[in-house]
Amino acid sequence: MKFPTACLAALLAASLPCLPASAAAPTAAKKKAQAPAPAKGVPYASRADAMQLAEDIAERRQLEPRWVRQAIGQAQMLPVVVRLMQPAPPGTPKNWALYRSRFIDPVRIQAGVRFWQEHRAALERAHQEFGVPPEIVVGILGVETIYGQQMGSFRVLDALATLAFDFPSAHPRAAERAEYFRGELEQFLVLQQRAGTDPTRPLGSYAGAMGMPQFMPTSWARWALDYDGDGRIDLWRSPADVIGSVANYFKAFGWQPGMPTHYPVRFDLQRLDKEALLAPDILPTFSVPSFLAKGAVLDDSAVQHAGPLALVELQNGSDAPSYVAGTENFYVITRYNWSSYYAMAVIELAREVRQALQRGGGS
Ligand SMILES: [Ca+2]
Repeated sequence: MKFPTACLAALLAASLPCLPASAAAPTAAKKKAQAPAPAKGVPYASRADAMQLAEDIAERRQLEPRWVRQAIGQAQMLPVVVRLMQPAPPGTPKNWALYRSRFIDPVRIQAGVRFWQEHRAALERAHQEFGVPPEIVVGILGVETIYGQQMGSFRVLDALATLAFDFPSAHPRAAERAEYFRGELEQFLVLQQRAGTDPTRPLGSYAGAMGMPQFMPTSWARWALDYDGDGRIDLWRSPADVIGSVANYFKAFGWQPGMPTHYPVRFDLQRLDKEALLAPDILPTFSVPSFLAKGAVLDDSAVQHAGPLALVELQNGSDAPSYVAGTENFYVITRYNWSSYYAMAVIELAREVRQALQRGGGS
């Protein structure tokens, strides 16, 4: 597993404030109902490199070569996917306030309250079993797909093949990304073959992320669970499977039960060495004493924190940035989607939904 992310938009859009798959493509992937049918390109059956990969996959995975050739051969190159994968122009300012407004709104909060009420038993079971609180699972699913309302309208096969064979060369790490997507395409085919499904059927994001939690195929293979006990894993239609799988993912990446995700932070300008505090980025590195020594000011509860902290900076366009002290659990959320903006949106949506629920389910 090269990039252990469930959902990849952040990783791919290096200079964007990392939109989840459900929102990264406002014209195509975001609104299923409004999305125009993607323009179809030439099927990959005519491409020698695609057919060679089919042979390699068949051999590596001991699959019927004809089935693999036929599957990849049916994939169609989607020019819109290539366009969506282009890196953002350099110097594009990040804007937390704008990003936040896309995900924290009354409609999403209400949908979160309903999801929590309807699936309380599975959320509590996952809390017991994996130590991941319901609100975090609810926050993830709200930001990713509004609880399954926007799961993407691209054929996963087409999206993965396009990114495997025609990744935009303008991207600074095009070769590495293309290799990553060849691996995801391979895993996708293995999953479909095992499940006996037609590989042209599944729909997902323009990056090939699938279902309510937007799992990439390798995440699906490693962390998805049958959590409703019907003998199959369905991350499109089984909320229990989705809840168990997300909690399992978080546990695998080191979620620590009971640890806050972040604390408020202020600065003592006399002592502040912001450059040093920001150097490790979001990786929690500083003990509380060293954090304080470099000019961070923490509330009493944060001063008691035992583990390492990171200074997380969220830019607000031309306005002053926002800062929080991120814990190891904040970092775990960024393993789902590699972005501090994403993590903060998940955390804030989670809190809003919990508060609405506590007020009696209304906003
Ligand atoms: Ca199931």
